[in-house]
Amino acid sequence: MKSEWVHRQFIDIDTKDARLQKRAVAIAEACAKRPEQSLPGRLEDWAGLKGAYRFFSNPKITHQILQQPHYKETLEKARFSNKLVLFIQDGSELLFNSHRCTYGLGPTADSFGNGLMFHSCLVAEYHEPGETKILGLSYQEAWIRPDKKSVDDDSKESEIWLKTLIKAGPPEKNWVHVGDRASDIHEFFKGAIDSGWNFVVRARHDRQIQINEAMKRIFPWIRKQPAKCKFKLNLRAKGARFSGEYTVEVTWTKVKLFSPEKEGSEAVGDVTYIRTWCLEDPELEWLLITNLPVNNEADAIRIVNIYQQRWSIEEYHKVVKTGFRIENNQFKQASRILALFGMVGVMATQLLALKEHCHLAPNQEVEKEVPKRWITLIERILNVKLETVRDFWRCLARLGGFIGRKSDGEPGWQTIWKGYRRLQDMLMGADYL
Ligand SMILES: [Mn+2]
Repeated sequence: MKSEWVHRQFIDIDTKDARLQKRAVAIAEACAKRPEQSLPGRLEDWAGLKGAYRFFSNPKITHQILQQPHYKETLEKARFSNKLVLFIQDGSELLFNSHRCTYGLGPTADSFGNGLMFHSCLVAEYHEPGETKILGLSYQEAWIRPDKKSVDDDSKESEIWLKTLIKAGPPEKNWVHVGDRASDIHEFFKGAIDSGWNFVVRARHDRQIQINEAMKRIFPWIRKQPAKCKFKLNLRAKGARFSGEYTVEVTWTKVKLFSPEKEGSEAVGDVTYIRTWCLEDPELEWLLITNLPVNNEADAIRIVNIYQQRWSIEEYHKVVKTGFRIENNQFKQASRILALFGMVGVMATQLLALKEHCHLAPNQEVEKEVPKRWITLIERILNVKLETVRDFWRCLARLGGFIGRKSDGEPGWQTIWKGYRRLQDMLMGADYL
């Protein structure tokens, strides 16, 4: 991770206190060097950073304060982009079940957990025919569920989708929200359409639609429609129920969007429902709702490919969890965990971006992307010659124990982190030579 980048993300945090700003940068730099360690591990070599605990306990240092400069930078990149820009949202949770003595955490999805909930919006440029370039986060919120869940908490957790879009400000024409079934919320669609957002959302509710004067349920109706085209969908989510290449059928229909509950209410807008399914594996089926134009086969296929990019938010949440192992941090107070999470959440975007870059431009010259010292050291240790970004990524994984037989597939995050840490240790060692 480039140190100018780390500096830029944290030097402007809004604390009106230059000392706190400098400390934020120093801590973030230490974390970047040993990201998979718990905080004491990250800081043990940094005698000057004993104030880290004090830093994260300072009431001025919150998750939001630490992330705001990063949001600004991400949104600026999004505004300057001439590609489609995807705002991919999803929720997740962090469990601290081994932290019996952490104060102030709350239940998670299963209601038994001891942890915190969070919701992220990852912003990525869409490159045809189905790749992304990660720009960063436009917003992230982390919160603790109260012990006794009330109706209010449910509505908070459904309002977060629209709130997150509104935080990004008025959308550019090329901005698109992407969300899974949890964002099939009538109020969300209404708000998104009112504020000019495009969206691609997986449908959860079987709404009423109007076809030739008759009201019908969309799901059974669209499932009876013949395919209008087929194409090869490449699902990249490793280890998921569906991964690899599938031949899928596609059909679509334009309808007016009504509330799923209130029959006879007014339509909120015109949308297209797209159904994509796989004949060989009937469990693979997506029903998507979009307000982007769908006028031909190419448009419909593009929408499915856009939805496919949603996996990168899952990937991002994996980096946060496994890469930084935030769940093992030693803090005893939830407020401090939330603050640390603010910093970790920003840094994880860069690691994901580096990996995506290796995927997007694997043959890019390594010297353009990676510091010269790293290259020299890896070449010496592994006795290889690094030419491309991809070579670098594979060698980093090898340092982490990746063997790289054909059957091994892509290296996982934990391996990458081990390799990254070994490289950083060796670089530190090399400083003394
Ligand atoms: Mn989800």
